[in-house]
Amino acid sequence: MAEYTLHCFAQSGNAYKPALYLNLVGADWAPRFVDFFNGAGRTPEFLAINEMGEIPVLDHGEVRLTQSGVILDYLVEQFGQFGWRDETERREILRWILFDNHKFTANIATWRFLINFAPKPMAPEVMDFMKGRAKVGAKVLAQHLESRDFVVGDRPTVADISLAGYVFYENEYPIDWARDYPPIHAWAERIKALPGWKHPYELMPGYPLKKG
Ligand SMILES: N[C@@H](CCC(=O)N[C@@H](CS)C(=O)NCC(=O)O)C(=O)O
Repeated sequence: MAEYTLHCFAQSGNAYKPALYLNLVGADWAPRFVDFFNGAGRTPEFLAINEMGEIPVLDHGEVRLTQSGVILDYLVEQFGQFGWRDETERREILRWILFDNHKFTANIATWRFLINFAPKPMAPEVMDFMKGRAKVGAKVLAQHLESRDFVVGDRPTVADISLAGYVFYENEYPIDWARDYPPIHAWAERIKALPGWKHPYELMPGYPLKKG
């Protein structure tokens, strides 16, 4: 049995964040597939694992963690990589992870879900609203990255890994990073170049999607 088990599925950019971390540091880890699109996240068994009904969940021995930001924070403590050099940097990383969770990932992920996976099409007003919200988050990140290679400090940290959760699902939402947000495209290419980087569909089970 692997040292770390990540409850995840391929389409989950939130699960990709810890999956990518674990792969980048060469951890002994294994994915445990959650059949999200067939309701596995809503079962009593899964709610006993995470009362929030959310993926990802990380198991490490007796430790069970949810919320990708908390998991990344824990993994930095375990591996000492992609972390902070001092408390000021730790707070700056936390600031970007919170921004990612409520504005960058949250809007892109919801928009992408509605485009690709929603059981029925949403009203155009809803889609326009989601597009606008996604663009607000993207603009903030792009401006921040105009003058720097990574989000905090001069090297990749868990802030980058968190914010990168959904950027590699190209063609699943109508943003072309290279055309629309060149600083985000350049940053994503730098993350892609890290040894151990893999696309979410290569790292986690469940792609292509099978609806049963
Ligand atoms: N802030 C959470 C978000 C987790 C999340 O929303 N996961 C999705 C899958 S990508 C989920 O399980 N959603 C179920 C729901 O919203 O009810 C994190 O970063 O872990």
